[in-house]
Amino acid sequence: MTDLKIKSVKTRAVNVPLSAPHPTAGGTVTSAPLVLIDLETDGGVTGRTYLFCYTAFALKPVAALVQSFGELIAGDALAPLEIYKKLQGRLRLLGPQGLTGMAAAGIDMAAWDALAVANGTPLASLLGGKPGTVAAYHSCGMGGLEAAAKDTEASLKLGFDTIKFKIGYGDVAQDLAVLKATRKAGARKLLVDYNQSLDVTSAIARERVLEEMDLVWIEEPTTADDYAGHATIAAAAATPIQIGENMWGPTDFEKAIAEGFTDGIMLDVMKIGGVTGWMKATVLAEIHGIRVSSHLFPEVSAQLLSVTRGAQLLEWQDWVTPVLAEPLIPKAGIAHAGTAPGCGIAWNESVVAKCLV
Ligand code: SMN
Ligand code: MG
Repeated sequence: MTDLKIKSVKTRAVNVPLSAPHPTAGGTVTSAPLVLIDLETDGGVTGRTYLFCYTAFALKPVAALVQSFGELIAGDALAPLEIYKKLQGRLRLLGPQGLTGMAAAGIDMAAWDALAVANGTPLASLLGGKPGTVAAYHSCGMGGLEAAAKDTEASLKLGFDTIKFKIGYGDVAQDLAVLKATRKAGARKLLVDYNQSLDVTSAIARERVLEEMDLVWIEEPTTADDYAGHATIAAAAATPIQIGENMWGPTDFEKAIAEGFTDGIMLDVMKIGGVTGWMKATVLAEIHGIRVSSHLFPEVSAQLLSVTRGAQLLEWQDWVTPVLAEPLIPKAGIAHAGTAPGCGIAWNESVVAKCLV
């Protein structure tokens, strides 16, 4: 089925409570504010995806933008690359970052999902590969010593042997103490995330101290778009440095490479520009031999990591699980990309109804 046309795009804003607040050095996440998207075609096929809005006050404007884009593409062919080109063209003067970029990515992800569903294949197969497996890690917050031990035990119980903790406490001695507590509680492979809280000089100094922990990576030690700063930290560090969740489109990644950053990246499928943006960014990653991990969005990320050369790790937490009928849940620390058509996104309508904004 390749002659489908876009009929309409429906959005619903939901605010999903988290099982526990998620503190980071950049602020505490207390809920998952999501815009759910249903892109309907004239052939009865629906493409589905969601956008993660970080904060509830972004829900309504993002939903309204998705709605407007839906009106702009009504009647167009279900051809995601054409739709991407059209929306990027319309954003030339306004700019494709921030809320506009999120909304455009939502349309892109839903269009790719619809096309895969129309063809009866998982997204990975539509892209020329097949749904595979990728190691996953459990993402935990910054709740101090006690929470670190508890979160470790909970993560191990869920089958993860790789765990990420948000750090950036008052001094590096506290960072180290928390990491030692997680090791004592049984954590084996550890990642840390500073959520942009350090300057370049103190990031280099803290990394030196943390080297004894043999970390898998240190994420966003300094301001996200300071690519030269991250390249400087990476050059001085024995630990791999990880950035990427705040790259707005493949051109941001291109800028990071131009500034000399070639350690690992974790792409956020929404901020990088949807499935289309991911595919463009990962061409760059492959050319430059850069490992690729994912940020949030486990269902679609598992499909995309299945077709990504140098795929390293999938980030997982249970934030969106309640609104999904078939959420991706890693088994023994391994994420299996879904084999249902599309990305396997369907709504758990009774939970959605309770969380509607
Ligand atoms: C993160 C993601 C979502 C909300 C807050 C923080 C984070 C991560 O930086 O890497 O998980
Ligand atoms: Mg992060």
